[in-house]
Parts: sequence; structure tokens; C-alpha cells
Amino acid sequence: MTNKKQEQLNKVTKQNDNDAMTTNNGVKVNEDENTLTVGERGPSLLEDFHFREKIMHFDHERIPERIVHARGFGAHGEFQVYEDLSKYTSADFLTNPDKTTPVFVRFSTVQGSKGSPDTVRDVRGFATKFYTDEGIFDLVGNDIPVFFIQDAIKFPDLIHAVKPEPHNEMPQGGSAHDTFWDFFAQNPESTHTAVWAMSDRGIPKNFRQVEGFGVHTFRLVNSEGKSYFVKFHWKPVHGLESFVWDEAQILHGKDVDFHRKDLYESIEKGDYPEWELGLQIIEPEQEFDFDFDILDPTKIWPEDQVPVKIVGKMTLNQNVSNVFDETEQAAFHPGHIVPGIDFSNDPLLQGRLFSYTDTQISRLGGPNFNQIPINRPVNEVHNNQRDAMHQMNVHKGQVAYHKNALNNNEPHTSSKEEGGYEHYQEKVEGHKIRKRSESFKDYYSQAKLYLNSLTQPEFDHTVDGFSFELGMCKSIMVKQNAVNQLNKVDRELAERVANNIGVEVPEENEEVQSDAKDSKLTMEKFDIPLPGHSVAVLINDDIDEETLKSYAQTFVDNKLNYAFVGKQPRNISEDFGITETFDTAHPTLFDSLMVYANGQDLLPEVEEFAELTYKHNKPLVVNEEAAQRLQNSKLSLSAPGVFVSNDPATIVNAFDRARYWDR
Ligand code: HDE
Repeated sequence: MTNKKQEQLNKVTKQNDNDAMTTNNGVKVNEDENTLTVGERGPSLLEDFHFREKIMHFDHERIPERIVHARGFGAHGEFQVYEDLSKYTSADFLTNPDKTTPVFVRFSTVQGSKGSPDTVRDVRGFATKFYTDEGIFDLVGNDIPVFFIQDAIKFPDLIHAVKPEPHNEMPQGGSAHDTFWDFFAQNPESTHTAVWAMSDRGIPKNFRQVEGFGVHTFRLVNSEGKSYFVKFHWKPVHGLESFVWDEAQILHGKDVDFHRKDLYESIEKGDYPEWELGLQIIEPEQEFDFDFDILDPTKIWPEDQVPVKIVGKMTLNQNVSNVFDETEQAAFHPGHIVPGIDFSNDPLLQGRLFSYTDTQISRLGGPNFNQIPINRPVNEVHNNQRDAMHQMNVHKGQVAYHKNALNNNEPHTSSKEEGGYEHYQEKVEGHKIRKRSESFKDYYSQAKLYLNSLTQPEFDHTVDGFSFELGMCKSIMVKQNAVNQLNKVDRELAERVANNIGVEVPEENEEVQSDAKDSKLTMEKFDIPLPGHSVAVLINDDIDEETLKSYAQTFVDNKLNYAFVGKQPRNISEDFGITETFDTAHPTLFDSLMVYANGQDLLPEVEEFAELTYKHNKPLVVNEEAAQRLQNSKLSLSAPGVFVSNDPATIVNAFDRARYWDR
């Protein structure tokens, strides 16, 4: 499946097949395994230009990783709007339902370096580049709808606090350390987002099953110049799922690439990840109708109050050809917008508009990063910008300035009617001041709203999340200060965390008083479709070929991914059989488990596999032989989500729920 962007990329794709190796200057290479030396055992010669070029290039292969969001993974796809939204916006990709717009999406963690594990507890970046016919629109969002700070000037402080501590560069890929929680306790505006990050939202099971949020308030502007406030949402067609923390931690070691592998393999198999684009729209006259400031990025617009209008679908359908060339060099920027979309005065958004171009200059080596294939728009670029590092174009002609007569005043500017970008003409007045608006100062009500809206297991997991992270802190003062902050949101949360980590339970009656809930904050709001889930079938001793095949057929029919796991691999055909062993497979790598025993005692590995699946609340089916032998294990055969059956359809039905929290 190719779209315009992929065709453009194909044109610049270098194939290594069937081509003679050359130097970068085009000279054919006759030898690539030995440097030029004086005699077979003599010294190397400086004149070996092929060696020098090869090593010089290698020496400079790495570019600086992103300051934040260094660990990421991307894919191509396309977006199509369901209906003409010209009532709200003039953006061509949002008004023409017949048009498909190429997209490139990069998911990321925030804290860790490029090689850190995928499954850490963190906010996930969800950045989408739309290659529209009117230029590039980047929706550079996260999987959590709010952010830790309200003003961009505090971003370096937040990131310095969360990144590995400077004196020992620890910890990697996590916020469970003193400086982050000190920042949290001293900067109460971070409370709401921290509560989200400590809940199940901080440990998503994969990228396919996260929500996406533009976070900031933007504007949509229609062709008459009328503007609406808008928040952008991505709603996952595959529902929302998370890990349990123990499972995520094991995965840091078992498979550091767990999330990227899931995305890559889903796309390779043709099980394309999909999201629907949603808009929350507020009329300009309603700007002050809410008990929060709609410009404050630490606040959601509760969906029960401002419903999300579903307007289109994005499908990721092609992996990149080369991760460095595309994903690593992708330069996202919230300031890349197209006519029909505009900014609000959210002070966090305004600051981001400076940061992203600035960072690309040092990361991608100069101001021509827009010419890197992944960053090029699909429409043509004409302007008088010239020269600079890594210029990829050969500009023709004498004239490089505007206005000119020598070249008929080309390239010319365009009026709004001709598609020129015109900024929304908002009237603003005020004094030059450094001051936070009073309307930004309620830090706790929405954190409470979030906690009130969680199911009991979700709330319990949030208590566990805080208990782990604060428990890992060394400073008693930091732990106490952090719990004192939580006490302003929710008494039960503060009390349980204080007891878990051994600090004093703060005073009573400090918490914000509110029973308000929003039905769209629990992760259980989405159905979770069966396809894409996985099952490991453990073969304890032996299984006949027919049974194995019938199991496989049931899984294929239901679009479940599966692996047969045994003591040793056993090929039945070239691509079918027992492909995994107890050394290569692990319960954390699968969503469910079937155990098949055939008379012999259970192997210790099988019992361990079953116990961990049980502990992580996942569906578990054991055949009768296995059930008899599991009588004395740590798992209870009568617990919810544990089934004794020989029938592979039982596991299909067990996916009625992805996790049995009541186990
Ligand atoms: Fe970013 N952010 N950010 N950020 N951000 C970067 O840009 C920054 C913020 C987000 O996959 C950097 O190219 C400032 C909010 C994503 O390549 C940098 C502030 C949100 C990505 C930067 C914020 C984000 C970045 C680092 C405070 C969610 C990864 C490398 C005002 C709405 C994009 C780069 C990718 C990356 C600055 C806050 C999302 C340093 C100053 C809020 C998804 O420019």
C-alpha cells in the first residue's frame, strides 16, 4: 500500500542489491576486507582512501539523541476524514472525505535514553506528521491528556528533575528517584499529570492501545475567519490496555523492545493499528464557561462536559525502510500547522513553538533539516532561503530575494483565498508581566476528578504506582513532602501510600472536596477486540500433530497470535510446530496461557509459567491432566479466569476480559 509520501520516499531509497560497491565519490571498490598495507604483514598506508572514508563515516554515524523522547519507534500510514468539517476549519485534509493524507507517527518514552526499555513507567509521546497537500501539520502529543507544568520556562527544570540524576546518572528510564519527586512536591501544578502517570496509563501494554492527546488548546479557523477552540484526541480502535507493574519490570529485561516489536509485527502481519481522530470543540463565546481555564495544559476538558466528536481515522500500514533515516531524523514541531489550524495562548504551547526548531539545529546539524526525505512536505517548496549546512537542493537563477522584478517577483506570496496562511486576528491587550494567571491555580480538583473516576482495581494500581516510586526515593523529606501533596487530593491515596512507604500519615481534612466523576477517564470505557492478543501453549511432555493443528486453526480463525512452547523446538512443517522453548519464551511476553500435559509430571518451568500468568491476572486454560498436577501449586483452579478444558475455544472465550482483577 503506497501513498504519496511513501512514493516520494521510494524515489530516494537506496538499494544495495545488484549494485557494484563504490566509494562516496563513485569509484568502484575492488576490496573491502583488508586495508592497504606494505606487504601482507606490514603497516597500513594513509593513502587507502576507501578505508579512510569508511572509518570517517562510521566515526560520525551517531547524531545527538533527542533531549527528551529519545527512545521511540515510528511507522507510516494514512488519515482520512469521515465528513466535511468546513463549518470549523478550512484545512483541506479535514474537509475532503475523499482525500487520504499520508502520515508518519512516532511513539516514544520521555525519560530514558535511546537504548532504554520500552516498558518503563512514563508518559508516551504520540507525534503525528500529516503530509497534507497544503503543507505539513504536526500533532505532537502524548498518551496522557495533561502535562506536568503550565509554563514552558519550567520545562528544563522538570526534565532535569526527571532525567537520571547528574551526580551518578541514575536511574535510567524511570522517575522513581528523589529529584523527580522533590520537583513534584515543590511544584504542585504537576500533581494532576503525576496521578495519571502513576495509574495504569503510565505502563501501556503496547503502542496500538494508547489514547493520543494534543494536550494544548488549539484553534480551528474556517474560511470565513470564525475560530473555535479545539483539543485533538486519538481514540484507539483496539481499546486501552496496560501492564501490571511487576510484568512491565520483568519485561525491561526479557524484551527491551517489547513495544516496538509489537507495532512492527502487527504492521508486517497486516493487522494495522488504527485510531479515530476526535475533536473537542468549544465555541469562542464559551471560553469562560468552565470551572477551569481552557488554556491551562494541566487541565482536561471533561468529555462528559465537552464530548469528543469523532471525525476521521488513521491507519498505520507500513513500517519504515530504515529507522535512522526516517524515524530518527524525523523532526516534529507543534509549530508546523496549515491554514485552518492556529495556536491558542497556552503558555506551554507558546514556548514549545520556539524549542522544536531550535533543538533540530543541533540534533540534525543545521537549518536544512526540512530537506531530509522524512521531513519534506509532499507539496513543492519555493522560497528564497539559501545555503547553510547540508543544502540538498541546487537552486537556479540569479534572484534570491523578495520583492524582485528580475524574476517577476517569484516566488510570490499568496492571499488567504489563494491558500496563504493567515494568522487568526485575535485581539490582545495587557501589560508585560511575568505572572501566572489566577485561573491556573487550582492544582487538585481535576486530580481528584481523575481518581474519583477510576475503577477500584485502577485506583489500587495507582496506590501501588505511588508506593513503588516514592518507596524508591532515598530522602525521607522528599517522601513525606510528596505524600503531603497527595493528601491535598485524596485522603485514602495519601494514607495508603504513607503506610506503604513508612512515612507519617498527614493531617485529616486537607483534601479537595468533590465527588465529581467523568465516565471517560477509566480505561474500561473501551471494548477490547480479541484480534491481536496472544496465547502461549505450553506443551509439558507431548502432543499429537492433529491436536496441535486444531489448536493452531482455532487461534488463526480468531486472529489470535500464538506460539507453541516446549522443552525443545519441533518442526512439523517449515513454519509450523513447537517454535519456542522455555528458555526463549516467558509468560510476560503473552496475553494468556494454555497448558497441555499428557501424563507426565509437570516440568518446573511449566508450573512457573502458569503461576506468573495467574499472578498477572491473565486468562489461563489448563487441560485436565495439567489441572490434576497443579492442585498443589500457588494458583487456585477455581479462581476467576482459570478454566480447566482441552478445548482451545475456551481461551478465545476467556478473552471476554483481558485481565481478571477479581482473581
Ligand atoms: Fe516536547 N520536546 N516539549 N512536549 N515533545 C521534544 O523536540 C518541549 C511537551 C513531545 O517523536 C523535543 O525534536 C518543551 C508537551 C513529543 O520526535 C524538544 C516543552 C508535549 C516529542 C521538546 C515540551 C510534548 C517531544 C526534543 C514545554 C505533549 C517527541 C526532541 C513547553 C503535548 C517528538 C525534539 C518525536 C520532543 C521541547 C512539552 C510532546 C526539546 C520546551 C506538553 C511527543 O524540542
